Amino acid sequence: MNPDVKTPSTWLLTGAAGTLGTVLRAPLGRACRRLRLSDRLALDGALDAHEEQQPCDLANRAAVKALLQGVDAVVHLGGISVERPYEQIAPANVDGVFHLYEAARLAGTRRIVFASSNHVTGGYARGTALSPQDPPRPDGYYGLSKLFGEGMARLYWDRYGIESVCLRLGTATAEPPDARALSTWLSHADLQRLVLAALRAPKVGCLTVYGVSANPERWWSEDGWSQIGYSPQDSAEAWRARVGTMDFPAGTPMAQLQGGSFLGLGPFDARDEA
Ligand code: NAI
Ligand code: 15L
Repeated sequence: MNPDVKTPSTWLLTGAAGTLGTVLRAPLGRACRRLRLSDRLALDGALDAHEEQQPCDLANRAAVKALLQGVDAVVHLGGISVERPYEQIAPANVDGVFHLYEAARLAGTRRIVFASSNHVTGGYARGTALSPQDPPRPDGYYGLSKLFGEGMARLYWDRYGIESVCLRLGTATAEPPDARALSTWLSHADLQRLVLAALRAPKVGCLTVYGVSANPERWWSEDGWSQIGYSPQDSAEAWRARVGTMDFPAGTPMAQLQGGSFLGLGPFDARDEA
């Protein structure tokens, strides 16, 4: 049993083998009784005493149903995390999120923290101030799949009372990689604060918030942060001298729109073009 435990809960972390799964594994493990780790493939390395693993392809409905058995809350990171052709996105990010919510309903799971993305609104011009209430403008199939996930969260709250916090994460990297990230960066430490806040807040209903650090140039509002008790501590500003001139070619959609590099991907299938 985890010695730091305060909450008698079993939590599930999907996408546990990925970049952010690796960042979140230890702090989540310290905050719950049992942490079930899942990814498409088995994890490398030993498990801690309070951890268990259950590999699962999110596209497999029966496997996802089994995965949710006994789970009180989920941090759902699993899926395709970049812009790709629709056929590559859909099995994990569309079918998979349906499988997850349906399995949660059957298992009596109380809350899902869903890793949505800023690419739900990546089609807005850089500099545009946005709140979660503004109309979505996905910048590709990936952003669209995250919008679908947010819709699934709404449906399963309204119909079945499963709580969700949809986190429209910005650029969650160890350091800001470029000039765009002076606005979009979410430090790993702030990501950990955000996810734990979303799990621990007493009542969330169905809430969508942007996930970003305290960057002076951020485009996204703090709507919902006080409801879950998230207060970012880091800022991209410290990296301005290093990354401030690292930008996309002027005049391109990548430079003009919030989604950045994702606007440089697609269309993917030249056969559909005249
Ligand atoms: P990642 O690509 O490193 O990790 C995603 C994990 O999902 C991988 O380990 C992969 O094996 C797993 N996965 C993919 N398809 C699967 C399937 N069919 N069944 C089971 N597992 C599958 O991505 P990262 O950076 O760790 O992101 C985690 C989540 O956060 C993703 O959902 C991503 O869309 C979201 N996000 C990440 C941001 C970032 O800056 N890293 C920003 C915004 C959102
Ligand atoms: C995302 O949603 C991606 O998962 C991540 O790889 C980054 O590209 C991030 O958004 C971003 O917008 O910087």
